[in-house]
This record gives sequence, C-alpha cells and structure tokens, in this order.
Amino acid sequence: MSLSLFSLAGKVALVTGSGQGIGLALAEGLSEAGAHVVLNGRDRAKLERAAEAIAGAGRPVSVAPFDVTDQAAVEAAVARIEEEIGPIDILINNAGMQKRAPFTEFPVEGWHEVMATNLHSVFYVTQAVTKRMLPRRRGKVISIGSVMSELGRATIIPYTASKGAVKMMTRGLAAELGKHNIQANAIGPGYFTTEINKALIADEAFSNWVKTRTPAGRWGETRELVGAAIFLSSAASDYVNGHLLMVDGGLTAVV
Ligand code: GCO
Repeated sequence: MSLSLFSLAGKVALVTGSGQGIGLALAEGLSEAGAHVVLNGRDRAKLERAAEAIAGAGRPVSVAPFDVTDQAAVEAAVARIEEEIGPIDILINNAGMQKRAPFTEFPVEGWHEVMATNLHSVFYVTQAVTKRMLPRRRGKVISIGSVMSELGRATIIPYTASKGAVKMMTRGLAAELGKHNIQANAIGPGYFTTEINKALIADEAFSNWVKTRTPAGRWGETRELVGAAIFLSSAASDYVNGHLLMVDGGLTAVV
C-alpha cells in the first residue's frame, strides 16, 4: 500500500525550535505520522506545555531543552537523546529568527545573532546527528530554508543570507552523505502566519502585497507545511536528495 511509504512509525524525530509556530506544527504532524518526536527549545516549561497535547493524544513525545547556538550543548544533548530515547532517524533544523532593518543601519550584533540561530545551529546540530547516522547508514535531514533561499527582499539581508546558505549546505550534505543513505533536503516556506511575521500581517499594505504576489492569494497556515515535512521525513523521499521544496503558494514560480 503506497500510503505506508509516508509512515514514520518507529522513528525518532528531533525538531529544533519546536516549542511553538512552524516547529511545533511540524512536530505534531510527524507525531501523527507515527514518529516519537523530541521537542527542542531553550525553555523547558514551554516545551513541556507543547508536549502535553501530543502526550494527551497517547503518542510518544520527549523534550530536550538546549541552545542550538551552543555547540557543546548541542553535542551533549544529541548524545543524551540517543542514549535515553534512541537513534535519531529524522532531524528537522527548524530553529530560526528574523530581524529587519535597512542594511546600512543593520546592527552587527543582529547579523551575528541571525547567523548563529539560522545557520551556525544547522552546522552544529546536523554534524552531531549525522556523524551518528553514518554508521547506521540511514537518516533524514530536513532544514527549513525559505523563499528567501532564492529571493532577496529589502531589510532582511542577514536572514536572506542565512537561508541561502541553508540551501547550499543542503546540497553539500546531499553530495557527501547520499552514499551513506542519508537524505538531506530543505523546505522553503513562503509567507506564513507565524510569530516572526506578526508585524507584517498587521501591516495592511504589506499583507495585501503578499496576497497579490502569491498565486494562492493568501498567507499560508503552519499546518500546510506538515505534508512536505512528512514526505521528506519518510521512505517516500528515499530518492530525493539536495532538494529545496518550496511551500509558498506559488510565490517563487511567478513574477
Ligand atoms: C519577511 C518574512 C519572510 C517570510 C519567510 C519566507 O520579512 O519577508 O519574514 O522572510 O517570513 O521567512 O520564507
């Protein structure tokens, strides 16, 4: 039955930045597909609240509070997860942030903070996880890119640079890990109703621009990213590698 290709039964999935927003939506979706999800963020209480809904549905869930920008903390946390829960089969690098300012006024601290959260974390967590996947000869790495992995927009140059790098890291990971049966892919969200976009949604002119620029004519809802995440986390994508799957209502397909 081809639907079984999408089952994540028996798999352990670590989703970074999954205490809220897109990360939590993806974790809930992978859980509904059968995975034992491990929620990550810096706030244990927030993670435990997020885990309640999944646990309440009788599905396995764990929390792993650690700072994805701290390489030592990442290494220790991944080792502990594999020791206490089991081998990580699926990694979703979702942790990310947004800062907006004109380039010539952009604070250098903001550059470093965006790069640390959106890009360096992908290096730290992916390296800690894939070096353990290698001998097992199986694994799925899904990184959250963006339509900004391919397009530029004024006032978000650090974010855009980080998401372009996530796309190219994904291609490099495919080149190096594909022979070990580890597939590395990325998801490129378009404009979604998330916390980082609250100010944009509240800006009527910007929101109308999103609706006219996007063929779907609307903002995306976080649950609409779940199907792509399940696909790229499952056997259904065993021959998909190095791909950036846009979930953007068609935005990057049109002018
Ligand atoms: C912005 C937004 C975008 C989108 C999203 C695209 O300021 O233009 O934050 O970056 O939210 O990240 O994938």
